[in-house]
Amino acid sequence: MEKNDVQSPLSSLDKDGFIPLYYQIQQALLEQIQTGKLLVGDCLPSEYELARSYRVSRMTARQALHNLKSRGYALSQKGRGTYVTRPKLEKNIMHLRGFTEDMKQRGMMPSSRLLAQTVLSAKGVLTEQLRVEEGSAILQLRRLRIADGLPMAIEESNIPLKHYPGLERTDFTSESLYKVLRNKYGVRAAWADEVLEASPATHEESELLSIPKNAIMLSISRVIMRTDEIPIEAACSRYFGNRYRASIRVPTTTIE
Ligand code: 16G
Repeated sequence: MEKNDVQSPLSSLDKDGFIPLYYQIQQALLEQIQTGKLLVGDCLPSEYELARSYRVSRMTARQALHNLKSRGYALSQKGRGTYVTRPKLEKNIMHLRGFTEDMKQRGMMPSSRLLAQTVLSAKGVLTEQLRVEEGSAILQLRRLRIADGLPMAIEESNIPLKHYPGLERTDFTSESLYKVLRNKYGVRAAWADEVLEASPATHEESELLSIPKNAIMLSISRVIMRTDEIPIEAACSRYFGNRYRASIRVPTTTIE
Protein backbone atom coordinates (compact mmCIF):
# COMPACT_ATOMS: atom_id res chain seq x y z
CA MET A 1 0.00 0.00 0.00
CA GLU A 2 1.42 3.35 -0.98
CA LYS A 3 1.29 6.51 1.03
CA ASN A 4 -0.40 9.19 -1.04
CA ASP A 5 1.06 12.64 -1.18
CA VAL A 6 -1.19 15.51 -0.30
CA GLN A 7 -1.66 17.36 -3.57
CA SER A 8 -0.19 20.89 -3.66
CA PRO A 9 -0.92 21.41 0.03
CA LEU A 10 0.34 24.91 0.70
CA SER A 11 -1.49 26.60 -2.15
CA SER A 12 -4.83 25.04 -1.14
CA LEU A 13 -5.07 26.38 2.44
CA ASP A 14 -6.55 29.80 3.06
CA LYS A 15 -4.86 30.73 6.29
CA ASP A 16 -6.47 34.16 6.69
CA GLY A 17 -10.04 33.21 5.87
CA PHE A 18 -13.01 32.26 8.02
CA ILE A 19 -12.92 28.57 7.24
CA PRO A 20 -11.09 26.63 9.97
CA LEU A 21 -7.84 25.06 8.83
CA TYR A 22 -8.79 21.56 9.97
CA TYR A 23 -11.95 21.83 7.84
CA GLN A 24 -9.99 22.88 4.77
CA ILE A 25 -7.64 19.91 5.18
CA GLN A 26 -10.56 17.56 5.79
CA GLN A 27 -12.29 18.80 2.64
CA ALA A 28 -9.10 18.54 0.58
CA LEU A 29 -8.71 14.90 1.62
CA LEU A 30 -12.41 14.24 1.06
CA GLU A 31 -12.15 15.62 -2.45
CA GLN A 32 -9.32 13.23 -3.19
CA ILE A 33 -11.49 10.35 -1.92
CA GLN A 34 -14.56 11.46 -3.86
CA THR A 35 -12.68 11.96 -7.11
CA GLY A 36 -11.02 8.55 -6.77
CA LYS A 37 -7.47 9.87 -6.26
CA LEU A 38 -7.58 8.05 -2.95
CA LEU A 39 -9.23 4.64 -3.06
CA VAL A 40 -10.73 2.44 -0.34
CA GLY A 41 -7.79 0.83 1.48
CA ASP A 42 -5.28 3.58 0.54
CA CYS A 43 -3.32 5.10 3.39
CA LEU A 44 -4.01 8.70 4.33
CA PRO A 45 -1.09 10.90 5.35
CA SER A 46 -0.37 10.65 9.08
CA GLU A 47 -1.11 13.43 11.53
CA TYR A 48 2.60 14.28 11.48
CA GLU A 49 2.82 14.34 7.67
CA LEU A 50 -0.28 16.52 7.36
CA ALA A 51 0.98 18.94 9.99
CA ARG A 52 4.32 19.20 8.24
CA SER A 53 3.09 19.60 4.69
CA TYR A 54 0.28 22.04 5.51
CA ARG A 55 2.37 23.81 8.17
CA VAL A 56 -0.32 23.51 10.79
CA SER A 57 -0.29 22.18 14.34
CA ARG A 58 -0.66 18.45 14.93
CA MET A 59 -3.89 19.21 16.74
CA THR A 60 -5.33 20.75 13.57
CA ALA A 61 -4.21 17.76 11.52
CA ARG A 62 -5.65 15.39 14.12
CA GLN A 63 -9.01 17.16 13.99
CA ALA A 64 -9.15 16.80 10.17
CA LEU A 65 -8.43 13.06 10.38
CA HIS A 66 -10.82 12.63 13.30
CA ASN A 67 -13.67 14.19 11.33
CA LEU A 68 -13.05 11.95 8.32
CA LYS A 69 -13.11 8.93 10.64
CA SER A 70 -16.30 9.93 12.38
CA ARG A 71 -17.99 10.44 8.99
CA GLY A 72 -16.99 6.91 8.03
CA TYR A 73 -14.44 7.85 5.35
CA ALA A 74 -11.39 6.61 7.23
CA LEU A 75 -10.29 4.21 9.90
CA SER A 76 -7.15 3.96 12.02
CA GLN A 77 -5.63 0.62 12.80
CA LYS A 78 -2.55 -0.09 14.88
CA GLY A 79 0.37 -0.89 12.61
CA ARG A 80 -1.53 0.15 9.50
CA GLY A 81 -2.10 3.85 10.07
CA THR A 82 -5.18 5.68 8.85
CA TYR A 83 -6.72 4.40 5.65
CA VAL A 84 -9.68 5.20 3.44
CA THR A 85 -12.91 3.32 4.06
CA ARG A 86 -16.41 3.61 2.71
CA PRO A 87 -19.02 5.70 4.49
CA LYS A 88 -21.50 3.64 6.46
CA LEU A 89 -24.11 1.80 4.49
CA GLU A 90 -27.57 2.51 5.74
CA LYS A 91 -29.60 -0.63 6.25
CA ASN A 92 -33.32 -0.03 6.24
CA ILE A 93 -34.45 -2.63 8.73
CA MET A 94 -38.06 -2.33 7.58
CA HIS A 95 -37.12 -4.00 4.27
CA LEU A 96 -37.09 -7.79 4.23
CA ARG A 97 -34.50 -7.79 1.49
CA GLY A 98 -31.69 -10.32 1.29
CA PHE A 99 -28.05 -9.29 1.22
CA THR A 100 -27.59 -10.04 -2.51
CA GLU A 101 -30.62 -8.00 -3.50
CA ASP A 102 -29.72 -5.19 -1.11
CA MET A 103 -26.18 -4.80 -2.46
CA LYS A 104 -27.37 -4.98 -6.08
CA GLN A 105 -29.87 -2.19 -5.41
CA ARG A 106 -26.99 -0.05 -4.21
CA GLY A 107 -25.06 -0.78 -7.39
CA MET A 108 -22.55 -2.96 -5.54
CA MET A 109 -21.33 -6.43 -6.47
CA PRO A 110 -22.30 -9.00 -3.80
CA SER A 111 -20.37 -12.18 -3.12
CA SER A 112 -19.97 -14.66 -0.27
CA ARG A 113 -17.39 -16.85 1.36
CA LEU A 114 -19.05 -19.94 2.71
CA LEU A 115 -17.69 -20.60 6.20
CA ALA A 116 -19.97 -23.55 6.96
CA GLN A 117 -22.95 -25.34 5.45
CA THR A 118 -24.18 -28.06 7.79
CA VAL A 119 -27.31 -29.99 8.62
CA LEU A 120 -27.93 -30.18 12.36
CA SER A 121 -30.63 -31.30 14.76
CA ALA A 122 -32.80 -28.56 16.21
CA LYS A 123 -32.61 -28.01 19.93
CA GLY A 124 -33.15 -25.31 22.54
CA VAL A 125 -34.10 -21.82 21.39
CA LEU A 126 -33.99 -22.78 17.68
CA THR A 127 -36.93 -25.17 18.12
CA GLU A 128 -38.97 -22.29 19.54
CA GLN A 129 -37.87 -19.73 16.96
CA LEU A 130 -38.43 -22.05 14.01
CA ARG A 131 -41.44 -23.81 15.59
CA VAL A 132 -40.05 -27.29 14.93
CA GLU A 133 -39.69 -30.42 17.10
CA GLU A 134 -36.42 -31.31 18.89
CA GLY A 135 -34.15 -33.18 16.54
CA SER A 136 -35.79 -31.81 13.39
CA ALA A 137 -33.27 -31.15 10.55
CA ILE A 138 -31.99 -27.59 10.24
CA LEU A 139 -29.73 -26.22 7.54
CA GLN A 140 -27.16 -23.93 9.10
CA LEU A 141 -25.22 -21.54 6.89
CA ARG A 142 -22.37 -19.35 8.03
CA ARG A 143 -21.28 -16.87 5.41
CA LEU A 144 -18.92 -13.95 5.14
CA ARG A 145 -20.85 -11.43 3.07
CA ILE A 146 -18.81 -9.27 0.74
CA ALA A 147 -19.68 -6.21 -1.37
CA ASP A 148 -17.34 -4.87 -4.05
CA GLY A 149 -14.61 -7.03 -2.52
CA LEU A 150 -15.01 -5.51 0.97
CA PRO A 151 -16.12 -7.88 3.77
CA MET A 152 -19.35 -6.45 5.21
CA ALA A 153 -20.94 -8.96 7.54
CA ILE A 154 -20.87 -12.42 9.00
CA GLU A 155 -24.20 -14.16 8.88
CA GLU A 156 -25.57 -17.30 10.41
CA SER A 157 -28.84 -18.58 8.96
CA ASN A 158 -30.89 -21.50 10.28
CA ILE A 159 -33.58 -22.84 7.99
CA PRO A 160 -35.98 -25.71 8.87
CA LEU A 161 -35.44 -28.36 6.18
CA LYS A 162 -38.83 -30.00 6.70
CA HIS A 163 -40.37 -27.15 4.68
CA TYR A 164 -37.60 -26.96 2.08
CA PRO A 165 -36.36 -30.48 1.29
CA GLY A 166 -33.20 -30.55 -0.81
CA LEU A 167 -32.20 -26.98 0.12
CA GLU A 168 -29.07 -28.39 1.77
CA ARG A 169 -27.77 -29.45 -1.66
CA THR A 170 -27.68 -25.86 -2.97
CA ASP A 171 -24.25 -24.36 -3.52
CA PHE A 172 -24.38 -21.29 -1.28
CA THR A 173 -20.96 -20.05 -2.32
CA SER A 174 -22.74 -18.42 -5.23
CA GLU A 175 -26.50 -18.65 -4.59
CA SER A 176 -28.70 -16.17 -2.78
CA LEU A 177 -30.70 -17.91 -0.07
CA TYR A 178 -33.75 -15.70 -0.57
CA LYS A 179 -33.65 -16.15 -4.34
CA VAL A 180 -33.62 -19.95 -4.02
CA LEU A 181 -36.40 -19.88 -1.42
CA ARG A 182 -38.49 -17.64 -3.65
CA ASN A 183 -37.84 -19.27 -7.01
CA LYS A 184 -37.59 -22.94 -6.04
CA TYR A 185 -39.95 -23.12 -3.06
CA GLY A 186 -42.31 -20.22 -3.79
CA VAL A 187 -41.66 -18.64 -0.39
CA ARG A 188 -43.23 -15.25 0.32
CA ALA A 189 -41.97 -13.36 3.35
CA ALA A 190 -44.56 -11.48 5.37
CA TRP A 191 -42.94 -10.07 8.48
CA ALA A 192 -40.01 -10.49 10.83
CA ASP A 193 -39.12 -10.00 14.48
CA GLU A 194 -35.76 -8.30 14.78
CA VAL A 195 -33.48 -7.53 17.70
CA LEU A 196 -30.62 -5.04 17.32
CA GLU A 197 -27.66 -5.15 19.64
CA ALA A 198 -24.15 -3.76 19.88
CA SER A 199 -21.29 -5.98 21.02
CA PRO A 200 -17.55 -6.33 20.49
CA ALA A 201 -16.20 -8.40 17.61
CA THR A 202 -14.88 -11.83 18.46
CA HIS A 203 -11.34 -12.73 17.48
CA GLU A 204 -12.61 -14.68 14.44
CA GLU A 205 -14.84 -11.79 13.34
CA SER A 206 -12.05 -9.22 13.45
CA GLU A 207 -9.85 -11.55 11.38
CA LEU A 208 -12.55 -12.28 8.80
CA LEU A 209 -13.70 -8.68 8.44
CA SER A 210 -10.16 -7.22 8.73
CA ILE A 211 -11.28 -4.89 11.48
CA PRO A 212 -9.66 -3.89 14.78
CA LYS A 213 -9.81 -6.27 17.74
CA ASN A 214 -12.95 -5.77 19.85
CA ALA A 215 -14.42 -3.37 17.24
CA ILE A 216 -18.08 -2.59 17.87
CA MET A 217 -20.44 -4.77 15.86
CA LEU A 218 -24.05 -4.08 14.96
CA SER A 219 -25.83 -7.34 15.44
CA ILE A 220 -29.26 -7.99 13.92
CA SER A 221 -31.00 -11.19 14.97
CA ARG A 222 -34.21 -11.99 13.22
CA VAL A 223 -36.86 -14.59 12.67
CA ILE A 224 -38.57 -14.06 9.35
CA MET A 225 -42.03 -15.47 8.71
CA ARG A 226 -44.01 -16.59 5.68
CA THR A 227 -47.43 -15.24 4.81
CA ASP A 228 -48.87 -18.51 6.24
CA GLU A 229 -47.11 -17.78 9.61
CA ILE A 230 -44.48 -20.50 9.18
CA PRO A 231 -40.93 -19.40 10.14
CA ILE A 232 -38.56 -19.24 7.19
CA GLU A 233 -35.26 -18.48 8.87
CA ALA A 234 -33.74 -17.65 12.24
CA ALA A 235 -30.66 -15.59 11.50
CA CYS A 236 -28.02 -13.43 13.03
CA SER A 237 -26.20 -10.89 10.86
CA ARG A 238 -23.17 -9.17 12.37
CA TYR A 239 -21.99 -5.96 10.70
CA PHE A 240 -18.94 -3.88 11.55
CA GLY A 241 -20.39 -0.76 13.25
CA ASN A 242 -18.15 1.56 11.22
CA ARG A 243 -19.50 0.23 7.92
CA TYR A 244 -23.19 0.00 8.75
CA ARG A 245 -25.97 1.83 10.47
CA ALA A 246 -29.61 0.84 10.81
CA SER A 247 -32.45 3.12 9.79
CA ILE A 248 -36.18 2.86 10.12
CA ARG A 249 -39.23 4.91 9.11
CA VAL A 250 -41.66 5.00 12.00
CA PRO A 251 -45.22 4.68 10.68
CA THR A 252 -47.88 7.24 11.53
CA THR A 253 -48.81 7.12 15.15
CA THR A 254 -49.73 9.51 17.93
CA ILE A 255 -47.08 11.26 19.97
CA GLU A 256 -47.34 10.20 23.58
C1 16G B 1 -29.95 -10.59 4.91
C2 16G B 1 -30.61 -11.14 6.15
C3 16G B 1 -30.22 -12.57 6.43
C4 16G B 1 -30.44 -13.43 5.21
C5 16G B 1 -29.71 -12.86 4.02
C6 16G B 1 -30.04 -13.61 2.74
C7 16G B 1 -30.77 -9.17 7.63
C8 16G B 1 -30.44 -8.56 8.94
N1 16G B 1 -30.27 -10.38 7.36
O1 16G B 1 -28.62 -10.30 5.11
O2 16G B 1 -31.03 -13.05 7.48
O3 16G B 1 -29.98 -14.75 5.44
O4 16G B 1 -30.08 -11.50 3.82
O5 16G B 1 -29.20 -13.11 1.76
O6 16G B 1 -31.49 -8.56 6.86
P1 16G B 1 -29.02 -13.81 0.36
O7 16G B 1 -30.36 -13.88 -0.27
O8 16G B 1 -28.05 -12.94 -0.37
O9 16G B 1 -28.45 -15.18 0.60
